[in-house]
Amino acid sequence: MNADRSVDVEHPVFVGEPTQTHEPRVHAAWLPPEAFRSLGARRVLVHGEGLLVDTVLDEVSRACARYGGRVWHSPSWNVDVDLVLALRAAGELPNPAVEAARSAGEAALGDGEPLGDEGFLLARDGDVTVVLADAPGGLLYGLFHVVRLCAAAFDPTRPPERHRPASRRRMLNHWDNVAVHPVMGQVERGYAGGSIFWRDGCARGDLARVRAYGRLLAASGVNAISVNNVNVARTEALLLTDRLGDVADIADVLRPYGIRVHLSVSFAAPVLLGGLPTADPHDEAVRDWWAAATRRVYDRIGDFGGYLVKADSEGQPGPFTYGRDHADGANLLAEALAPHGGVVHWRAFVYDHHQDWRDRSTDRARAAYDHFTPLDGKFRTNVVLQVKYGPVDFQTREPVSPVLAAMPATRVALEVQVTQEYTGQQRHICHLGPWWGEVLRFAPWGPGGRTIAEMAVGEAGSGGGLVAVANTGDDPFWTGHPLAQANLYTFGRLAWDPRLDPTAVLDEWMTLTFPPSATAEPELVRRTLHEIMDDSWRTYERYTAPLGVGFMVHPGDHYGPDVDGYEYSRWGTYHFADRDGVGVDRSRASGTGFAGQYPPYWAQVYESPRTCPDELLLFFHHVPYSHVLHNGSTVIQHIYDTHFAGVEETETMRRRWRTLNGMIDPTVYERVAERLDEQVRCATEWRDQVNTYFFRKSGVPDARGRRIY
Ligand code: GCV
Repeated sequence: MNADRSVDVEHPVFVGEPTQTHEPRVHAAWLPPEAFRSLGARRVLVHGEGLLVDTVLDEVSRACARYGGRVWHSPSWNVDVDLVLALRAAGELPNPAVEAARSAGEAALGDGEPLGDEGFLLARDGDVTVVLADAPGGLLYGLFHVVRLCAAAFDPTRPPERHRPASRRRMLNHWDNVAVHPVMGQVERGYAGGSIFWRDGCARGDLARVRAYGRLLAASGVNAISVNNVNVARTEALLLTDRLGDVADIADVLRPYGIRVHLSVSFAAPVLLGGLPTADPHDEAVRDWWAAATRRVYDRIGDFGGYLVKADSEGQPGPFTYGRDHADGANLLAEALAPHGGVVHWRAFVYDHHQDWRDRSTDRARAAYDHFTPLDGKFRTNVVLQVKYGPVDFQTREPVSPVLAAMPATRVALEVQVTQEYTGQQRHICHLGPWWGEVLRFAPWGPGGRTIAEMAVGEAGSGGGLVAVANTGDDPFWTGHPLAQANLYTFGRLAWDPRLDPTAVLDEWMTLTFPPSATAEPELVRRTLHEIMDDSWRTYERYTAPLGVGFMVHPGDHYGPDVDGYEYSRWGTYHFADRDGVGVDRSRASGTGFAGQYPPYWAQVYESPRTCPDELLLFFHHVPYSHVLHNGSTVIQHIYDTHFAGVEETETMRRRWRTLNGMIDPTVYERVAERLDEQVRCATEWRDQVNTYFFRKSGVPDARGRRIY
């Protein structure tokens, strides 16, 4: 064991570099120094060794230096402390109080169940709070739990608790390009400035920012990150070989926060980079090439996470070129990664993007199921099939993808989109937690059955977990809209535990981001933020595309309304509005048959407009404007009412936000205020275009005589 590294406030132990979150230039998000006040005012003993324990020590030391506490590093056993963060395996536990807390905690929790690499136990004994873990990762997550709890972590009556992440991997995908893409820019579907990793064809080199990002992610629960776009162009393909050093540099700064790096790779890499004539997964030379390339990656980055692949999709190369299926493709890469413990995330987002709008028999919503379910059971165990939450494409409302329930012999991950491509692009407030909560609670076999959350987690965490497309960039607020930080935080927390209540998570985020001790009128601020954010996804839904029909967005940039923007395009996203009605018939009886991809309970519910839930009616059925919804309104009147209501709600949001002027940081206030003006403007445009379109199509006036153009 090391010599005593007792630390006092004058001489804190800094194991890492100071991060930029302490500089005014970059917003501290959910880790402002003030969030550490409760911890930092205490006497803390950190017991154990290892890179991540050093991170814990560094965090605690900085907090104590700021708020007057003290830190000791083991083996300083005979000190009076308020908090002990200890590795159970690090020899004898520091003192009798810790030992007692451990026994009390374990007894109360019923056993000495293993905590795994990332789990921890929190228990009290007398005046001491003890966090115990079996591995350094657990201690790091335990530390951030204490930060989240603030003073409650030191409540003498707090019962013992055990925490373990539901899934081993909790992953963010960055759609960042190394070279600026002529259409998509530096970050595809990025609404928060440039990339924190890449700029104009090169690595940015500003690793302090990346490190600060890792810290934020660790505090939310994320532990894996892919650093380049799933659309892999030539420059990005080189990250696997010639530019691997750039990836290794990122891995080095994220490692102290327990985050592993993954790479999006091109399926055609053996041709593009290796000069082979083919990328056929059955070709021996191709397999050797992947094995050798992967070995070189692990020689450089020992804890490399694995590959992410978008194949045969929207122009990306894939196994179809060689007459092979996606199990052949995924297994090729999985075989190369297996000896090193790596994993392939293989995306199920495969569909025909050259569809003819005249062809009513092809349905994009069916594609992933049709391609992938015949392959169930054929994937290697280190393949995770990554499935978007809905069958089409990250719309504000879609039914949950039937693929998630249809592949019991495959590890399936749920993919959500934190970047708000179709949900207001971080110019609109649209808190997505409630939407993800609905998806996670969906029970594909019917009410009371297993949920999507349970399937993603799998038996004892063996499922694919949750993956999200990141919403971060080099914007000073990280996410463009300061309140969009809540979506990123919520994703991390739900990935850690998909059973969490998204509104409670939002509350947690508020407490960290706007710490009550540093906020005038904290209760008023909290209440107002809840009023603005809690229902903001439904507000967004009200003023955009109605009743689940989706895709009435402006083509290309996907921002703002364009009702017929995709109606005659090749992308397979149509609404079929005519003078009599609107919606897509996806029933088995008369439509594309998509409804039949669900297990019997939902297949039956979705099959008929009589039973289909209102919010998905137009996704599954083409109905007359006079069709009466379960809520008693006609379709046309519902369209008018929701669009008027949605705009009024954005005006109310703006009014409420203005009441916070002077109570919160002025730069945050101004940025949000400015974006709310844009949200109201854009929502008004949505309302007027959608209402006018349907009024002109149907000729049915608004029953309440409001202005339609
Ligand atoms: C990365 C949608 C987006 C594309 C994105 C694609 C995907 O189609 O518009 O920008 O490409 O999804 O998920 O691969």
